[in-house]
Amino acid sequence: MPMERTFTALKPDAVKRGLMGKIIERIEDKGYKIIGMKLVNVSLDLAKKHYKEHEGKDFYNRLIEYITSGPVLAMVLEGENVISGLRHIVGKTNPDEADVGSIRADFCMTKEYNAIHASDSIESANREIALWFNESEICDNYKTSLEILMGI
Ligand code: 3AN
Repeated sequence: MPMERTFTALKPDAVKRGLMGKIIERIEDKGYKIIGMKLVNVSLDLAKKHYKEHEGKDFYNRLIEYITSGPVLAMVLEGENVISGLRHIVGKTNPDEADVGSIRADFCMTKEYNAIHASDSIESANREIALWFNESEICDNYKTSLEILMGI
């Protein structure tokens, strides 16, 4: 399985509800390595760039308004197959359809306030990491205990 990087962000509802610790715990428990992390007050420009694929959709304005309404915890993660693996842990967009045990099923009620974003492909991950983080903000100069155990 390929070693990958992905972008994830805990949205304003997760930050304001005090869910950051619980969600980060799931990410760390899985074994994914956090190599970038910062709280961001998202500018209109960044919000529009991040959600450019949704421009024109009926929920677009509310989406932009929401993501700029409070701090977002932006992260870069590294791990084997982390892009699809994290999407699995996150669950489907609509929390009613998300698997029990996923973040969205366990913590969310609506698809508008669904706590977390996770890149959906290698292309999106590369684009979003570059959009949200500078090279100097990536801390990949350490090994997790799992990496040491696996000899990687
Ligand atoms: P996901 O975050 O599951 O990859 P996307 O990329 O399709 O979902 O949508 C981005 C965000 O837009 C979602 N996380 C959600 O907050 C919002 N969204 C998506 N579809 C809808 C919808 N039908 N109504 C309201 N908000 C939506």
